[in-house]
Amino acid sequence: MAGVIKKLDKETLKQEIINNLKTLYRKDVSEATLQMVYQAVAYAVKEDVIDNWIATQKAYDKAGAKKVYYLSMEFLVGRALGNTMLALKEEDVIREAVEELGFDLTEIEDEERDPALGNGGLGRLAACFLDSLSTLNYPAYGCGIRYHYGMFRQKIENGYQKEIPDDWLKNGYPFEIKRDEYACEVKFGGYVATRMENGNPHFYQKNYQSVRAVPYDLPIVGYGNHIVNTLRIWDAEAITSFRLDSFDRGDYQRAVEEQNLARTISEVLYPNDNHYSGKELRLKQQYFFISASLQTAIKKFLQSHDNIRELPNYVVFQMNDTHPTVAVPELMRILMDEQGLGWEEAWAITSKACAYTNHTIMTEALEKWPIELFSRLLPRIYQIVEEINRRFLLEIEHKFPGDQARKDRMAIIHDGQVRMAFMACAASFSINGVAKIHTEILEKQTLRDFYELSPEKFNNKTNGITQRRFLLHANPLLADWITERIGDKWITDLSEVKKLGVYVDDKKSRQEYMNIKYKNKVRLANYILEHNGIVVDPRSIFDVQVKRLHEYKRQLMNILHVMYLYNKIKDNPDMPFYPHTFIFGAKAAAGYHRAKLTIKLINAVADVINNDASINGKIKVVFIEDYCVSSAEIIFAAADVSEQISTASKEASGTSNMKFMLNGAPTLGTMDGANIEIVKEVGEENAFIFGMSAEEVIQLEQNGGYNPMHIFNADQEIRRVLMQLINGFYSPDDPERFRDIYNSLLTGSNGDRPDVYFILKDFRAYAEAHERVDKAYADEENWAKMCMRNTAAAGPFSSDRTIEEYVRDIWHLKKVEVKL
Ligand code: H53
Repeated sequence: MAGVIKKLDKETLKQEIINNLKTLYRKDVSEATLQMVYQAVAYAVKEDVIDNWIATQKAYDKAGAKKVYYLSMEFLVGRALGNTMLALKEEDVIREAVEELGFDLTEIEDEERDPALGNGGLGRLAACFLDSLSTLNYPAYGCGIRYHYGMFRQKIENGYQKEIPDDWLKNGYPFEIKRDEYACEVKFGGYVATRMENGNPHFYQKNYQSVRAVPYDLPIVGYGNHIVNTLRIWDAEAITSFRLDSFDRGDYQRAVEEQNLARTISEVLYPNDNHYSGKELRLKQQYFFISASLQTAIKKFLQSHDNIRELPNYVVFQMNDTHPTVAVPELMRILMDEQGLGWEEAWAITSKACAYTNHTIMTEALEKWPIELFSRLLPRIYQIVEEINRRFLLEIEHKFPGDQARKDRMAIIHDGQVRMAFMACAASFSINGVAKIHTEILEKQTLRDFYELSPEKFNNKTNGITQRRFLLHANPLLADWITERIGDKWITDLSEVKKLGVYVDDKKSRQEYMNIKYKNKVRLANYILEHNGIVVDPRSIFDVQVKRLHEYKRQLMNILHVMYLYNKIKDNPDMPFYPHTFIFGAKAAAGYHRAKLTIKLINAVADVINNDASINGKIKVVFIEDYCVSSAEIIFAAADVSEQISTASKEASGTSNMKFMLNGAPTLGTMDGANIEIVKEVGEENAFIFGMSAEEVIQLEQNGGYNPMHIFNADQEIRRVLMQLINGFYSPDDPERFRDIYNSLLTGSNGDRPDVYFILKDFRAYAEAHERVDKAYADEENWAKMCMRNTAAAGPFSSDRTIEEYVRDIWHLKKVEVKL
């Protein structure tokens, strides 16, 4: 390959691995464990990365290039070793070196703990974006938190989810570098004091507690271009050790509190996806990483510029959801209290430097912090928010004089709460949704008032995924097959895959393509056997739903449908039915009872059906434990059918839908999120669409819902399935076990209306869509065509396309080349 800094040669590499084993562990190859070898290999690869990393940062400095700071509470990066070897195009030589030392590279890769610093879609999107930014030569920083415990590891015990702490740092993480020299202080609590400076009041915090924020840098390696961007994650340390004078002053209590604060702040990721829990520690985490990131960004900027007013020409802060929104008042604070600007000037800069991405319309996900908590924890920041709000209301009054109702609806501080999404909207120069329909709903419903105030701020950026992880790394057989046909340009330009269209009509190509699918199914079947002890037939239809467990995603509808099919087969043992394997993978937030009960239900149904010899294995149900980025890579490649069945309007975009599509699994789904755009690209005849539209759902919600009892009474098959939830059919030891699920569907519970996600309403349409799938699958030749067309139409769903749009419309970055 052209221009690699120093192409690794096999013998040097072997020597490096041997040396690393010696210096890290005092072992020689014959005594080393797999984990030790993994570490030794990772350190060898990292050496190469570092050369590129240094060169990249020098090139950025030289170019004086504008940078995006992608501010996110979550980065679900997945394993680094495999991806890095691919990006450096060094996989082959490393494989050989490792083999000659007597090890298997796949086994070595499996030793890596998956840094799970995120929950689901939002965190994985952030990781895909960083991958694309590096590959497309754009200067970028990811800014996040170095949680000591990431997303919990899931164990299934007796059918129930059990959460095991994810101690991902236990063996040390070879790819990170601690950057102590960039540590800074973040202050909490106390009160705001004023002193006069040059005739103006100067505000400062007194009597506060503080922590020391210490950055760790992770390399984000671009594909074959020597670019290495930085994901900077912040860890908290106690500041007390170098402020021992507090003890001397007898301020013992505060010293102890600061120790505790430091210990807790970066301890653990909140395992809630799409749900706001209002915990004080969470707000601390938010301010902690935002303050540290912004302080450092401003400092870095001022090293090469003397006019802070130039900031928006060189720096843009992208806020990933509302979680990082304290960036707005924090930037104001730095500009006013530390840089000495007045309000107007500070606001002019802030509102040109901040941009906001909304990822959800679910009301329970929207953050609203009680002002009591907010002002106690962040007194100066709260003052600034008050002033932002006061001025914002004046602006509304100016545009809509006398419209008090509108002001109430839009106020940033309202009803004793700070509404973070509104603050983000008021301050940002760009507000984007993550799929066309989602942006439309924001404009017309959720953020309508803001759209009416500033329509020019709104824009859509449909999500995307990186083909480098989800095809090149996850499905090497298909990746090679594609490259043999159309060359390897698709790796950095996914629009190339449309060239595969010509092979759809070639029988031999179809056979090869489906043969690869079969091999990937065998790989997954082996994984399932190893991890679940369940034997599944790779010739059965692999029907897959993997994503966070949430009621709106309707895993419940899926399992109810399996129960329905099982009844049918039991009643008509001779009915024609092609064998199916229904595969689930999902983590539920630790405190989300109904979601956890749904996991139990899936496993209970699996237990009964998988052990019923009378149905001859026609249905198997598998719940894959601990769904995470690494297992996802094996699953997507092996799927026949992609279940994307959220209640229309609820899934902002979805991204697993794109990963399945790229790997050739047709979508069985609702017209929601990016499914709509997927169907438009691939053609409705190559997908299985069913159910209510977003408009119908929203309409019905506004009319107060519907009465599912009518369906229950009229449809005997649905009725029977629901009865099986409460008659002990799947829970003989405790017939009441699934009562809450039954109630949620029929009578409502906890003050909610029944079936708010319209499961029974969509059920028949869903069952009918499944029948269409089965029919289509039976026509082998046509099925192969459908799968291939999905791969060939996946071009627009690369995160490279998404990033180019962010750059063009929002960030205005320039590409930087690294020449060696
Ligand atoms: O973000 C994904 C979307 C998906 C949406 C998800 C998400 C979270 O994972 C967490 C919080 C949140 O507000 C949204 O649910 O539809 O694809 C990336 O945009």
